[in-house]
Amino acid sequence: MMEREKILVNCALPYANGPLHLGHIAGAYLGADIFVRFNRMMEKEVLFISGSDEYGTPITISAEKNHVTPQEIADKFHNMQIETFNALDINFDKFMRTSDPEHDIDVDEFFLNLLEKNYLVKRYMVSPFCKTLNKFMPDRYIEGTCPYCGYEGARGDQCDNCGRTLDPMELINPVCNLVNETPVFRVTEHFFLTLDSLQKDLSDYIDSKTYWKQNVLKFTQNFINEGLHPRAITRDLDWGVKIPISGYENKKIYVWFEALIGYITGARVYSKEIGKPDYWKSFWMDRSVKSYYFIGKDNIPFHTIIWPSMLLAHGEYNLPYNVPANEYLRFDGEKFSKSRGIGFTADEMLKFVDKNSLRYYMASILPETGDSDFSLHEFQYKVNSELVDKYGNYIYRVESFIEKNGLSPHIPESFDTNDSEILNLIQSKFSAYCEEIENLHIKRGLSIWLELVMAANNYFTEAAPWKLIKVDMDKLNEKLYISLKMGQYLTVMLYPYVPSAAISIMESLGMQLNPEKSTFSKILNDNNFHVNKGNIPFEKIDLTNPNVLDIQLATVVSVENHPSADSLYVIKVKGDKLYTSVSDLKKYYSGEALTGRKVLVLTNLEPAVIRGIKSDCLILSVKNAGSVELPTGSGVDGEPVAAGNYTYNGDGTMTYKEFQKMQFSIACHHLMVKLGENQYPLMLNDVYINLSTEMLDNVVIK
Ligand code: B3M
Ligand code: ZN
Repeated sequence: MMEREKILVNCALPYANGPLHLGHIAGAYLGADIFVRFNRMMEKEVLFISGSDEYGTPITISAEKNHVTPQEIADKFHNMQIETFNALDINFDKFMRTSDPEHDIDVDEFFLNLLEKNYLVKRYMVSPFCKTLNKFMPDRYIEGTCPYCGYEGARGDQCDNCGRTLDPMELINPVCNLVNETPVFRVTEHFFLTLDSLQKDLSDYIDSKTYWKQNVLKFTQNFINEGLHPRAITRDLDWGVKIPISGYENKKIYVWFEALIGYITGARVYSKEIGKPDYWKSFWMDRSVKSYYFIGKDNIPFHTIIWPSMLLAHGEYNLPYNVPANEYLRFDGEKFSKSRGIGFTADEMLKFVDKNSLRYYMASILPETGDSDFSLHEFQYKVNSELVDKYGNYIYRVESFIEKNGLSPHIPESFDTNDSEILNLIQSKFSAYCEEIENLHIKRGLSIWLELVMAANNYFTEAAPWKLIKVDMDKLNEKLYISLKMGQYLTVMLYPYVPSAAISIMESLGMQLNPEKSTFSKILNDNNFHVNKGNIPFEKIDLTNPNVLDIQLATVVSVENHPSADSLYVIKVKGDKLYTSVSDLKKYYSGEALTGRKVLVLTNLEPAVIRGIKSDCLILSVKNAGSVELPTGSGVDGEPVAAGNYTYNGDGTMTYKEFQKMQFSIACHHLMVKLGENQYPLMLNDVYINLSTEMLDNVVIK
């Protein structure tokens, strides 16, 4: 048997520090999964690797805020990410984790190899040191005023306002944000990767990448042209991979240096697990094997500068063949961001749409050549009109007709001119589709599929088999055969994008599509259709639920006793406008405690008159061990809070009864929750309060 061509597909290792949001899925993972499925159908032998990036400062910060260990945070999100990928049919061969001791083995080897060749050298640098905590602080723990734009909340690594990368020393009035104290700057010794000595080799490598995406290439060339400098690859940290030489026990390897090596660990561990311990070498060391790295654009320099430099220095492994970095997915014009609570997580979305619909829509808006916009309206439109009405319905029409009439179409002896043309069209669309995906234009592959769907619908309508059945059984057979053939092509072409649905539709044509064994050529050469209709696995989706919640931040402006009900207050709050709430918070809070406070209010309840006073909003409260707490926030009045996975669409009110039935979570980047004496800003990644059915009485804070 001829050896199949091998390709290696690596996908950025997501930080195990929060749920995956749709921006991640569109940025890297979905495109990679489609590409892998496509290549397997093209008879290539693919190794598909990703994993959890479990070190790094954000995880330590989460752990400190939540009073747990970094490993507990990493465990939680590692498992959650595996579940999310499974739920989306994104199937890696190996989803490793950087805290696996196996990873240390690869990192040690890499580190020592580079050290031995003098690509790693010791240098001194100045770092912020917190005297109270008696340790060096990671750059991003230091906050202060940006020297460039004057923004007061700039971090030691970057200013979120003007985007500049910063050195903590540059900040005006720097403070350590853990203990609110001015840090001192001390000299500390670290290992540096001598990027400068690799500049020439790296330039030569990049010069050969004329086929890379323009944005990736330009960015990389500019970066190199500015001159490469040695870069620290160790840090004064507790949480990270140990430095494999003695005397550096208080330092760790910088997360970016070791996480990249995770791609090798993933391949190596997978090989061990399948009982072929050297299998990974055939991907990493055979120079003819192409490797692809699917990443979001913020990871470009690490994959086109740092990683290739590390690999050049090491010498034994293949450099990236292509790094098809995607741009950003936007939601209502803003970048999807888990830390700022913008957009949806994949899990939130999957609560109200099926994975097939989600994959379909996301694939159709992959930000391959520029930022793209996620919109619920477009989502609904595309799924319902393209996937369900045009494709699903086409398959359904053809199969129903055949079943209803007890027919079994088979390959005819000859085709009329019109049909020969149609067969050519199918062929040429299929070739164009393959070419696009091979060239990493994954979104365009799907639009070619859609063109063929349109052609199929027209063909079936024009063929009018319901007329032919009365007059010409041979012609009928020919037309139905071609209709099935088109259905077969369409389904097999849809498979990389929407695998589960395609597999079951294939079954309805009487054919098996096995993700491990099937290939385009095997399936497309099979002409033995056995139609058994079954259910079309698509349903129209409805994303315009009228029961959307308009929850917003508001300030309590006054609290008065209800003139005719002793147990109630009449509370006035200012959100986007002034609202009145007739409330039983009197049991729990004094008027002074409430006045001036920021609360969350639901403002699209049907107004109710309670003992003679009109109440037009509800102040959200959370029961916690006998006391009632008020979720609060620090944003501006009227700032919307995403609720129930829907953003408020500006119309629709609901009754209190309807509201009580709803299950939803709320998200807003300014949310805080007060528990007992302490007020915690809710973890940026965990800004979800699940409000269960009896929302006012039984609310769980996750
Ligand atoms: N964890 C960054 C990110 O999720 C990062 C990628 C590592 S790839 C080796 O944006
Ligand atoms: Zn700035």
